[in-house]
Amino acid sequence: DKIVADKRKEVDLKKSIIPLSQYEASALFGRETTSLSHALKQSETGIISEFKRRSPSKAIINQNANVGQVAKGYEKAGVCGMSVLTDIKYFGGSIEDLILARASVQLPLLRKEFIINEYQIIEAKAYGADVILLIAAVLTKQEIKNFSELAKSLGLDVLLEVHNEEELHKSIMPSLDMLGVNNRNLKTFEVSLDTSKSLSQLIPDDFVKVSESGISSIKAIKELKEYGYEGFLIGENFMKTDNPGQSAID
Ligand code: IGP
Repeated sequence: DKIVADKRKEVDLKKSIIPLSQYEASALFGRETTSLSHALKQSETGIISEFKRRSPSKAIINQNANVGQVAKGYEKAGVCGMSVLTDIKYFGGSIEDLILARASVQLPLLRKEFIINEYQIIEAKAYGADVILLIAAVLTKQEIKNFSELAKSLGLDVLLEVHNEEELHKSIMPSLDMLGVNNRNLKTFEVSLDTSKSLSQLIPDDFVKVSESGISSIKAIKELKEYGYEGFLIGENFMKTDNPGQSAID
């Protein structure tokens, strides 16, 4: 679809400007990462809070938020990890947001991006990410395998996102750490926690299960825990307030 086509153009352009060797020589590239999947297994809350300025489904959420401040607020609130949107065109994020978050906190950081090329994985590592997201809907089985193996070789955790049974079946492989079920349909933007509930029993126990999107209450988290979820990716509910870190405590 459109987002992926735009992303291919963006990555091609970037490749022509910044060679991979530059990323591989950068200071953060050799950094020892922190595992989000381990953090989730040890946590009681399991919250992964997201930095999201806007989205195609909701337009502006918190366009001018200060990523460093929000990251510190999330860390203080005791979340397990933080997701940073780096897509500019549809989410108003940037790779700079990831750099600034990295400079501000020790939390495991997830680069939230439409990854369609190995280049973006090397880039994620060079900019301080600990985890990458792979979206089954936009990748072939072979790509999922290649990309996740590359990520593992760099010490990055992999969160693989699915929205239906078919995507789940094509994706189960040992190079993934976490399986995320997106409650939002990326085509219709409809959100239903039932998606997480119905797919949960199909996810093998050796993956950490993460429920993504549309989570806005402790009650929802408690329910999802009963279905075996250990991670909860929450963006808008925190970002729509003036103080996202404080709302992560509340
Ligand atoms: C967060 P929410 O409803 O709490 O803001 O959702 C996160 O799950 C959502 O931003 C997301 C996303 C994605 C964004 C999930 N998968 C893939 C971009 C691309």
